[in-house]
Amino acid sequence: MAVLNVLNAIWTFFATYVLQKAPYMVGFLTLLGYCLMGKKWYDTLAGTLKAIIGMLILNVGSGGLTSNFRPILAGLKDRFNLTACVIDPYYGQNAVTAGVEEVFGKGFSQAMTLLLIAFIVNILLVRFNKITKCRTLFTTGHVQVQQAATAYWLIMFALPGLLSNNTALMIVMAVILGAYWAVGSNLTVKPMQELTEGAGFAIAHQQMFGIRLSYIVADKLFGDKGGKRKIKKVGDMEMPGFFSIFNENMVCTAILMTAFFGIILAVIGKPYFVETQVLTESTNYVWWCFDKSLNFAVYLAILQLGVRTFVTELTASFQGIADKLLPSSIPGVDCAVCYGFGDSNAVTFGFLAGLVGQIIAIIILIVAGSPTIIICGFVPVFFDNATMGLVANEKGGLKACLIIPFCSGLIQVFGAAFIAGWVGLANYGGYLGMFDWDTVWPLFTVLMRYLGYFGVAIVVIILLALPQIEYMMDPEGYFLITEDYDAYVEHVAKRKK
Ligand code: ASC
Repeated sequence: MAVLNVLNAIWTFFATYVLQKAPYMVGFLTLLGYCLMGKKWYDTLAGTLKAIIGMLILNVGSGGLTSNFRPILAGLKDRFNLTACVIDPYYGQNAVTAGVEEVFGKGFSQAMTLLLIAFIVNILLVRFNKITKCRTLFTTGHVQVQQAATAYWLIMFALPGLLSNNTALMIVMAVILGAYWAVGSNLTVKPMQELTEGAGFAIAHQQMFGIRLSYIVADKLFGDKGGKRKIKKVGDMEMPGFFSIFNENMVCTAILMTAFFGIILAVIGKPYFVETQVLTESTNYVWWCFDKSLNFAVYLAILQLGVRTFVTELTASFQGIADKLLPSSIPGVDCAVCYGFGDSNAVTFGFLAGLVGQIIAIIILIVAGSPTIIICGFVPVFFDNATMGLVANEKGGLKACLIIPFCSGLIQVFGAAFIAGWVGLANYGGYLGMFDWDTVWPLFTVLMRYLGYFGVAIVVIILLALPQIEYMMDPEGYFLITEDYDAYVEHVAKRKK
């Protein structure tokens, strides 16, 4: 009994402080990887610390962006008195917590059990990747919590017949969510390896299908057609005279943000912020806007420093895990990690194009008298569109970097309005709202709601088929791209000839 209690305590500790907290999960994987490689104890210690600290720095950057700019967008909602659903992962999680008992008669804690089982499904799919072709392990705990909560709601809504059978409910959910984690992050392998020239990570976040879609659309519509056309990337733009200041990432971000947030803050007006006690009457509003906008560039810079600190440690040590435990695999990490690669201004352009798309879509919803009005949350509008813009720029240049995130902004709002209104999450004020959850997950929900178990089977088959299709398109290069990127590049060059 005593042994069981101790094991239970260790497990609870691990689940609470490591599994759900990305920096410590990344640290744990680094430690495990270096131990498996038989590294010296002091190198292992140093590497593990760097991985944790780097990830904590990244969190300061992304947390700062989120906490500073979320209230501004949420202010639009309060100021214009819209009863609306905010698309934001944190609002979405709150909405599930607030409503799940009332709507389904189930507690929230089951969503965490779901997370654990789904994670095991992900590990198994990677372990048996000779068969499944899945190469990526999800490591972003906070995102897994948000997704487990939302998937919990969507699947209960789609399959009400399962509510009385807890075990069957958990199995169905865990298989779908675990397969989504393994397959979604696997879809980002190629775009990320190309963007980072083989840094050895994939994205485990909330727009993984979106990343692959941007990659494909940018390549097909805006790409270089196998070298026949020259594409102009954000970083290649030769800008006349004073425009050259935009070539500098920090300067560019600061100027564009001042312009954009200036407009939004002018629309909201100072009295709102005084009322909500963000400012006092005596604060100079214009200077405050300017200061906020400059801070945007600060947090982005911090975020990139964090990435540089931990990426090499995590990916180098993951070799140990790949060699001994999960062959041919790479870690899936937060989307912000790729902001340290490619043209950094593409991050800002992608975000702004997505914001314009979202605002236009919201106006359309209001004018058309939609029963569910969406308010843009900062996390989807920034992290989805910045990531997709970065990938699009790499494949299709500046045009792709603006047009694709713009369309994504429209899709995010319309998709979220449909799904959040339909499943009833809008009544609780929030929805996860990230790209995959406005597109792929609504589709899954429709299939399951109308086709029942048959729909579940279709969803699982679609998911599991994707890595197989990608594998068949290039069986030789498929695992090479994660195992030895230089050899992969040679292999691609040979195939082209
Ligand atoms: C999310 C979420 C965050 C951000 C962060 C980006 O989906 O919940 O806090 O994106 O992960 O770095």
